[in-house]
Amino acid sequence: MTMRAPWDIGIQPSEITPESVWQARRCWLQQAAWGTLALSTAGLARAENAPEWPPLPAPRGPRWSVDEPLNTWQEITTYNNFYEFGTGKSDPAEYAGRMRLTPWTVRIDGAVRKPLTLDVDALRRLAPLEERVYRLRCVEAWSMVVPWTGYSLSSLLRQVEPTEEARYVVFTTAVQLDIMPGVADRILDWPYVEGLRMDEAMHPLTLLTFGVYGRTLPPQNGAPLRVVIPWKYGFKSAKSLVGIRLQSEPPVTSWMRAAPSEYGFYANVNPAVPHPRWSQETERRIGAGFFSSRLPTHPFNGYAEAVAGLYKGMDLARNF
Ligand SMILES: Nc1nc2c(c(=O)[nH]1)N[C@H]1C(S)=C(S)[C@@H](COP(=O)(O)O)O[C@H]1N2
Ligand SMILES: [Mo]
Repeated sequence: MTMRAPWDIGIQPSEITPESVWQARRCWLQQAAWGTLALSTAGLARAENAPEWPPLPAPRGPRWSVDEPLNTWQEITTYNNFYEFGTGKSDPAEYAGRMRLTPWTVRIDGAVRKPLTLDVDALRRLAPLEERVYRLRCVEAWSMVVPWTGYSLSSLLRQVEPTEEARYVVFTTAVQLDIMPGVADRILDWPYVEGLRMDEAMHPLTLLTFGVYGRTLPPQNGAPLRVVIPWKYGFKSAKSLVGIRLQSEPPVTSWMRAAPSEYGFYANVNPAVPHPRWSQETERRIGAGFFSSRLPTHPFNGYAEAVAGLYKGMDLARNF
């Protein structure tokens, strides 16, 4: 049996867009997994379906990426949680396109010596962008593997010079009442508020994210910028940020306010601590197919080596 990778079937490097490489690699991995014969050009042809979304090229970062088959652009952009636009998985793809993305500024203030208000271009240019492939594990026990583009949030936080009072970071996200059906329905208390302890926010894994799959974020994934914290349940990764505030007290987040016994402040992925209504021991990988078995969920979503030290001495069942 011969197995040829997409990079040796005679395609000029100049013809390979980032997305065609990803799609081809994914296709190749799938074929390898299924033990089928040589690669056809079908995977590369899928680049023709590449979305008309502005490119945001960035090199793959030297650290932190996981080596697992990527979810497709289609999966990542049509199966979303973004409750401002409704609770259905397809609601964000259907409605978030109405979001007004310009002008857009983010205010970074609170316990800092140099508060800042920056527009998206200025924020994007603040540190070198890189691509990182992260696992995303939703509290609802499904998961994806996503190639994000951004830089460590710590690069931004260092610029504002946190004071000694800065022990927590609070993320506030956009409210555009007229175009967000979920906000009018009062599903949660808006704006959507999330937060991190300062050391979590400063951890290099915490990514200030501007893109996915080498393109700027589509609205349903949190355009124009969001945060991604891969060792925590997905709801911590707040979309469409408008404010980042440093303060001495932990915030009451939207999910804690809605159901304090179900959604804790830490929300570290933890198979040993069930959600009150379901187990967190396993997860369904989106796109894996109906007949594939569920995957085991790992402590800290597989990032324990990098982050477990942040929680030394803490009772993680109590601080869930
Ligand atoms: N503003 C806002 N951010 C949000 C949410 C939301 O409803 N509103 N949902 C969260 C949840 S539950 C998950 S799992 C992730 C999903 O991100 P994705 O749609 O890009 O995969 O976004 C998180 N960020
Ligand atoms: Mo989630």
